[in-house]
Amino acid sequence: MRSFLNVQDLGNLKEALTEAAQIKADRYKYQTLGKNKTLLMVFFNNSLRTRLSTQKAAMNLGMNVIVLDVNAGAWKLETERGVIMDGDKSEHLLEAIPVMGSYCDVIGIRSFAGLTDRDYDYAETVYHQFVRYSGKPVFAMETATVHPLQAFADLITIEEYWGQGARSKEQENTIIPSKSPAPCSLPPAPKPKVVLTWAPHPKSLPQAVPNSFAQWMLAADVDFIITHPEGYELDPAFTKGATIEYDQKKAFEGADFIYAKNWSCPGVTRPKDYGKVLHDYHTMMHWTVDAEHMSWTNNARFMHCLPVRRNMIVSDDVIEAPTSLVIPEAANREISATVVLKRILQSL
Ligand code: SN0
Repeated sequence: MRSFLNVQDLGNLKEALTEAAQIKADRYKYQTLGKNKTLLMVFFNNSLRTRLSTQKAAMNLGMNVIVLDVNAGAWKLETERGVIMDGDKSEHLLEAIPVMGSYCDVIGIRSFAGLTDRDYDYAETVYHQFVRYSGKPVFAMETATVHPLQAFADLITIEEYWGQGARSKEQENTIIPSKSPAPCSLPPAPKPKVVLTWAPHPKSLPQAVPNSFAQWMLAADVDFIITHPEGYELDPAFTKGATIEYDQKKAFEGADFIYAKNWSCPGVTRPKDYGKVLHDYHTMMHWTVDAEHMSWTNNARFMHCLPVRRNMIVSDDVIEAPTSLVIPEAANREISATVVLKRILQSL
């Protein structure tokens, strides 16, 4: 694997999930694979989970790790070609990238959407410059439009908890005991109902997390619904085939997993509003996931990628409830990153 942005980059998803379960059972199994190989992680934006989990994943594989926080001591980098560099930016990415590539074997990039120029963001301009000019395999650690390591960890988490008691009683009763005869007599395996819900936030946030979550859920064996206020329609490149339900209560009914996230206007139905918060958040607080919202579901598990703003996105009681998966979900970031780095190392 030379590039990791989309679910398709992993190939067969079932096989990737099986591999994730194997890695989780023995995360040091490939501890010599990365010997004398160096991972460079480049951060243009803040990080907690991505930085720690990806570094840990690299260590599981025996790699060396260098981290560059571009905003904490590096030269300020120009990213656009053709500009006269008479401002505060001292170095161009077009020199910086091959230099970075010369010190490492694999590069991870965190570069959020600027949220002003939709075409620039959705072309994944910065990411593709790294692919083109570094000469090294590159993977996304949240880029302008995607966060695949998060979505992979989310899917691993859903698989784990759907298998372990997240099924409703009714569905449990329909499962035929394992000794039953011909497989053709089995009823179709019940799928979890997974709901991606928009929730309020005071700032403009990227669409990367919901884009990837939608893309991965649509590739997985789940029933998937998205709910958000009008104007927040995500790019169909990521959501084609998903059901969109503008009534949040209807969407939540019978849900097994609630995945909350804020995102700014994706500029699909309202191109001029790309990257904007469409309404004063004080008027949108009825979208905050609280105990009443969860009571509409099938005792759903609550998920969020973190960091989360409590009592904006989710109430204290819902995120602290035993049905909240935010911590196991974050822990699975180490697993998704280990699988991805392992596959990149195997293709070097
Ligand atoms: C980022 C986002 O894409 O929404 C990263 C999520 C993994 N989140 C934020 O920037 C939150 C910032 C805030 O102030 O709440």
